[in-house]
Amino acid sequence: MLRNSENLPRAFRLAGLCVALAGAASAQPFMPNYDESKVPQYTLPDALVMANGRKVADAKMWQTTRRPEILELFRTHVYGRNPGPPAKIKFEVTSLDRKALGGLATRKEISVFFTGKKDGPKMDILLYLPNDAKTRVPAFLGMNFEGNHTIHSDPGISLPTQWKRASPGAAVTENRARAESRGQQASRWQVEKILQRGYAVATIFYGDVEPDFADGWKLGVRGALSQAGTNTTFAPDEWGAIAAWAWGLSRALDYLETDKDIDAKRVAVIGHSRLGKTALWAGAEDERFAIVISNDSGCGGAALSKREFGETVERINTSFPHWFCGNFKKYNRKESELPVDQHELIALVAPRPVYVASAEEDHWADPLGEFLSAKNAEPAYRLFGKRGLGVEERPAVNHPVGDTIGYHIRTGKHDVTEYDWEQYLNFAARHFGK
Ligand code: GTR
Repeated sequence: MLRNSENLPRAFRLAGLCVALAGAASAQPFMPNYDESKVPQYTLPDALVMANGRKVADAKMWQTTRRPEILELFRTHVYGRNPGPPAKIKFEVTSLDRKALGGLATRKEISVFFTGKKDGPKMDILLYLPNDAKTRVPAFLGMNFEGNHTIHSDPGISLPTQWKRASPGAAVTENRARAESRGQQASRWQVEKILQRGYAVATIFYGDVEPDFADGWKLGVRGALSQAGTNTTFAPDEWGAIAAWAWGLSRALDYLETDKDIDAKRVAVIGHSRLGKTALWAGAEDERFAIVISNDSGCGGAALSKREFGETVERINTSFPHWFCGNFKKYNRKESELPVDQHELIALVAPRPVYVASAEEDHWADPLGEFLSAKNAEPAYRLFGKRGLGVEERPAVNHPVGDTIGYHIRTGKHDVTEYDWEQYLNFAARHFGK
């Protein structure tokens, strides 16, 4: 007879201990692992092996069979399924200034009415076009955190009308933005630099598509486009907020395709942090995006979940229960059971160029896990005869590397800096042939 746990095999004792701790741990503060030696043993799913065990033989098989299979896995288990493009979308240019930014740019603002109805859900695109362009220009498109008016101090930018979080210094009254916050996020956008390099910049306040809190969907597209409206109960594989924001980026691209000043075949989608996760998912779902750029996107973005380094699946699902689909919660503390990992999200971008950027002090986002994702996406690129990263080891800080897959880790914190933009502009110039 087994009297005590001493007599049990070690694995059983450990399992029992874990269950006991799991009960207690829910009340404990989360302690992220930042110790490489404590990263669990993990096996990444092979991006080139089908669910039925067959090996992907070539680019055609990837494109027609394996890519759709991986995309479905991410829809079902991670981000959730979006409802597809709306039937009656309408665009309206609401402002136009051909002499913005001292004559450097044309500034346009465009309202996108998702259901074609003016009193229905909408988002507002801010678009700057370089005035010295002779032909259609390529563009960078990304969502912003605080409102279009925060990406530049230009007083002509309209303030957002959607719900906005009140936080210290954010200049918000009754959940609406005030003008004092103009230009607050300008360092993250580098508008003049982008224009001078010959690109347009398009951006949308992410709160236009869905305010970022657990019940925010009731004020955003997920509520507005669901039959039951604010009474909706989402199925476990229906879209979460990240999928909604990504869907919004595709709707912005729908508009850009109609704008004769834009070369819509050369649009790079970009995002930082949660909006970096969003940019990656937008680039996976929508192959019209010609380049995909992830800035410090971390857990649920470029970082490998199975490393459990920094932010974990359980932690992100607890802090932000609305970001991912219901099914993703099944993998709380069960990363090893995830049928995908984030290198396959990057592989979904293949053969299009993708850039993953990390910051040295951004341990929470797991810089090494972001690099390893980029590295493990390479086999998909090789099917197309592309080198991908082309390096074996993570490069030193401030040494950008890569071919079709770009990567850098820069000094400093979780942020988007001028240095990051320099690399993205160089990368885009290389791939867009500018
Ligand atoms: C953090 C979150 C990260 C990242 C970040 C951000 O609180 O844990 O996953 O998305 O927010 O978006 O700034």
